[in-house]
Amino acid sequence: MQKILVARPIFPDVIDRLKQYFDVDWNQGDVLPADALKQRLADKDGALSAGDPIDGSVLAAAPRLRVVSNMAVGYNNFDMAAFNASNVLGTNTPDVLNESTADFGWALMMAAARRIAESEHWLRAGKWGKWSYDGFLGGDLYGSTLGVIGMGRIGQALARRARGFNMQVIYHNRSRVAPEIEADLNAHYVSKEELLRRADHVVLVLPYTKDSHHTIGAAELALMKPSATLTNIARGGIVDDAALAEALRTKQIAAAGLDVFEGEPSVNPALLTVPNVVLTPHIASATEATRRAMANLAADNLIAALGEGPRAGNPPNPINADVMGRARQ
Ligand code: 8YV
Repeated sequence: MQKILVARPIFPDVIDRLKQYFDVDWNQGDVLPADALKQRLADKDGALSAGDPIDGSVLAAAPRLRVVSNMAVGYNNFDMAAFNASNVLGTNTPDVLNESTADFGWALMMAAARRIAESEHWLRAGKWGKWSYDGFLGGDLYGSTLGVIGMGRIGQALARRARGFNMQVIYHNRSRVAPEIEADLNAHYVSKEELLRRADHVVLVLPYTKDSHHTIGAAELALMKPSATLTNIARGGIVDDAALAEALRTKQIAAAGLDVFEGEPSVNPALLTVPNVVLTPHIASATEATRRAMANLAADNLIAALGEGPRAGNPPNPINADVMGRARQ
């Protein structure tokens, strides 16, 4: 039997599925530090990770490893140049989380715009004495302009929901999406600068790469309307969190909703001190159904990539399909 490491706690029934094909080493404890990860991978043919950093040094410590299946759509935790150099396959879990993540983007955007977290904290603190005409005034979503940066699968799912709110949709992406998608979403392509100037609500849904590092920093925040909100459901590092905390503190923008952070699970302490930001612990895909679908898809990828199960040799979501069938380097 081939040996695999499941690097994180996941649904036990998915572990049972994997046990039908593999000798499974399951880490049910905390995130494995790099040294422990290397040690546990030393004799493994495959691994299932969820955001664990896998670089050339980890691959070098795992000479038998042929595939790492990420239980996430984003795979910035994989050094793909190292995967390619070693002929190790990476897989991810796209699509199954599109709708849950788009829903959550809206939840954060609405909470930020309508000051839901901020007013709830105030209420819990026992400060609600009387109604006031100007208590927690926020910004409207209905009829406003939505700016989506990153018009991939999740960005499109998010933009599709704007129709019910009668919003104008503008977007920026590395490349324009197909005209029929633009027509379907009633979305208009604009430069990043125009988007930041015009949008009432900016949502970030782009992958993290070295090019998207600090897509939003002090200069970009300065372009936004003082009434605008910024929502990040993409990755930490796409926003300069220190610059954002300052823009929120000085009310350069009205509010923000953040599910991802630079250096998470640590959060920039300055963000914890500003009231006009809604903070959640990277849970945009966290519904029971979606996390189950992600775990099962990650298992499907691993099983197939290691030549087992009904799709043997044909994993559904290869990232670097070119390396399949090549000898491990
Ligand atoms: C994951 C995510 O929960 O899929 C992604 O890219 O950000 C989340 O859905 C997280 O990355 C853990 O793997």
